[in-house]
Amino acid sequence: MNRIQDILKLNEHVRTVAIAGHVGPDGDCVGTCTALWQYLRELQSFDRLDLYLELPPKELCFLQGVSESLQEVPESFAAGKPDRKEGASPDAFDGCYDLFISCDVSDRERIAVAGELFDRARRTVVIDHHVSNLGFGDDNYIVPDASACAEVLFALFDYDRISKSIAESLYTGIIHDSGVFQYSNTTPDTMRIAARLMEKGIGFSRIIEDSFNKKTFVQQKVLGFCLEKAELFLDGRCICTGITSEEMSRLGVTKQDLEGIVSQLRYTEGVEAAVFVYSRGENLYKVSMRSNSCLDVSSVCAVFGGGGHIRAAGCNMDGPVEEVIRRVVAEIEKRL
Ligand SMILES: [Mn+2]
Repeated sequence: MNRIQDILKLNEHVRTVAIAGHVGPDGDCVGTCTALWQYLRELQSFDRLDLYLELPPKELCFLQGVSESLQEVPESFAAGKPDRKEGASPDAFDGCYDLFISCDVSDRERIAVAGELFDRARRTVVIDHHVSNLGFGDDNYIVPDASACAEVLFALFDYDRISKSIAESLYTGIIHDSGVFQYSNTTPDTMRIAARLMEKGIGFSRIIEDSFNKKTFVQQKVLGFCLEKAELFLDGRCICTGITSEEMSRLGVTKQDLEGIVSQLRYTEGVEAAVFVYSRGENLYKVSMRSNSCLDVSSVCAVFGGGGHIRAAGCNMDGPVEEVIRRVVAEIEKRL
């Protein structure tokens, strides 16, 4: 028996399985969910093996499993659904999975699409690498030292059962969460795992180029716009910028076009903390934070009800942008 089977406690009574990632799926989320889905599909047969994913950005749609994933819970699974329709099979599936697995999800509220199904599942398993994860499943397998959840899964998989397309999913997860092996979460193990995945014959440079580096014209424009608006605080140790919903619609950008802006801010000389604020709706803003060497941004975000990693975290706050930045900078100042 391999380790993933141990952790999932797979046996003949586990007939229905759901896998889900987090809201706003990134490379690690889509990589791990599709890797686990492919792995389990090859491992044994289930009555149902369903993958729930918010529609990922198009550069991640090449991963195998994305096109089979569900973007919403089927209506017939709805909780409290009155008696089954006449003529329906008496054992028609009711949405109560034997096993529900979340990958790369730091807390229950962040499960995308299928959160209600998590609550109704007979058993839940959480596989993750977020430091802030308190373990919200019946069984929790959390490795905070791993650069990506994909690293965690790799260690649980039987190497011989990792196909080329599973390797592509895992590799995508690692390069996205480690910034192609440059963030401080990258370890010798990260490199060793990447090497083992390369041995599966994956198109690693194409994956980096197409899923990580490539930007659309509008993404380049909005990056320039936000850099132009950026301001320094705390004697140049903190850089902040933001974009309102009016500016977003004027430039024709969606939230997926804003990926990578906060990382670019972080590269500013002399800066320890980078803060990027963007509109998520009426007076509601998403705050993304990065730090370079000493600040724990997950603790800053926790003050505002968010979380994440030491060097990368986020939270939601009420606007306006200037006020959000003022409050965040005040909190960062206490820690610098
Ligand atoms: Mn991750």
